[in-house]
Amino acid sequence: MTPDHVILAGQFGSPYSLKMRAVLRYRRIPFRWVLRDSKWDTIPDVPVRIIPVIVLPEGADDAARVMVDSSPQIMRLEDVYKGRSIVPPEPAVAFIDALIEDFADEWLTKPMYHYRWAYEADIDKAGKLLPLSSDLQMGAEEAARSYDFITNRQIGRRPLVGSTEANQSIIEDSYKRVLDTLSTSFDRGDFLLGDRPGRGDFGLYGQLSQLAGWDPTPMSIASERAPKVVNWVHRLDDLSWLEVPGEADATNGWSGTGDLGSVGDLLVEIGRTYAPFMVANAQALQAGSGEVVCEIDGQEYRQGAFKYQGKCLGWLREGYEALSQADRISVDGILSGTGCEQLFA
Ligand SMILES: N[C@@H](CCC(=O)N[C@@H](CS)C(=O)NCC(=O)O)C(=O)O
Repeated sequence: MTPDHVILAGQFGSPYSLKMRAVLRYRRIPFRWVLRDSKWDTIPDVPVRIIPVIVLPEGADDAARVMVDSSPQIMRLEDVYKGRSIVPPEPAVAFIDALIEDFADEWLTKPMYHYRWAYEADIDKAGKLLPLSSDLQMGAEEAARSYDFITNRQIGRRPLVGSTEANQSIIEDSYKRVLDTLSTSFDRGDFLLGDRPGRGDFGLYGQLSQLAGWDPTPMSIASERAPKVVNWVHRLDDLSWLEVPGEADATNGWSGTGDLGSVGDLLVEIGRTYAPFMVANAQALQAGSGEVVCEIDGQEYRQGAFKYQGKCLGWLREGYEALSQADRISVDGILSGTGCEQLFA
C-alpha cells in the first residue's frame, strides 16, 4: 500500500513519538498516526527497531522514505514540505535552536528515563500501561508477563543512560532547574525563540510530555513547581490552530540574535550539564574507552559511552563550522559565559 500522506508509527509513552506528532500537527502536514506494534502496524521494516518511524509518501524522491531518529526526520520534513517551518531563518538563531533540541533529546531524556524506571509508582504505572499499546485485549496472564518483561528490561538499562544512585541528584536537580528556567521564559513569551515554536520547543515538549504529563513522580514535581510548564505541554501537543506569519514576512515571528534573553538561563543549564557530558562522551568514544567520567555541578558523573550521542555532537560541530564568520561571532557572543563554549572549543 502506498500512502499519500506521512505515516508516523509511535507509542504514547515515547517522548520522541509525541515530539514528531506535535511537529506534524503544527506544520499541518497530513499524516496518519499508527500505534507501533499493534494490529494496525503494517509499516515497512526499519534497520534499527526504535520509535518513532516516519514513512514518507511515494514520490518523496529517494530510497530513504522510511526513517528513524526524530532530528533527521524533522529536517527531512523541512525539505519535503514548505511553510510553517520550525527552523528559524537566521542561521545563528537556527543554530541555538538546534542546540536546545539536542539538549532536550540527549540530556533531558535522562530525567525522563530515570524517573520512570527508578520510582516504585512510576515503574508500576509504566509496567501496566506500556504493554497495552500493542494489544488492548491482552489477558491478565499476558499482561503480567509483559509487566515483568518490560520493567526488568528497562530497569536493567538504567545505567546505560546514567540513571544510577550516584548520578541521581545531578539528574533530578537538572530537571527541576529546567522547570524553573522554562517557567521564567513563559513569563515573557509563549515559545523559546519568538512567537512561534522551533525545533527546541518540540524537543523539550517530547521529553516533558512524559515528565510533566505522564510519569507520576516528575509530574507532581512539575504541577507543584511549574504550572506554566504543564500548561505549555498541553498547548504544544497540538498547535495546528496557531497562525504564524510566512517565512518571507519581515516580521516572521522569530527572535533576532540580539533578542535571545529568554533562553539565557536555559543555555546556562545546557552548559552546566549537557555540555560537559557530551564533550566527555566524545572523548571516551575517541579513546575507545567504554566509560564517560566528567564533572557536572561539582560532582562526578559516570555512565557508559554512547555512540549516537557522539554523532549528535559531531552534527552540531559541523553546523558550527558551516556558519559564516559573522554568524559564528553572533553564536559565540550568545554562548559566551554559559558553559556551552566547551562544545566547540
Ligand atoms: N534518537 C532517537 C531516539 C528514539 C528512541 O530512543 N526511541 C526509544 C523509545 S522513546 C526506542 O524505540 N527504544 C527501543 C527500545 O526500547 O527497544 C530520536 O530522536 O527519535
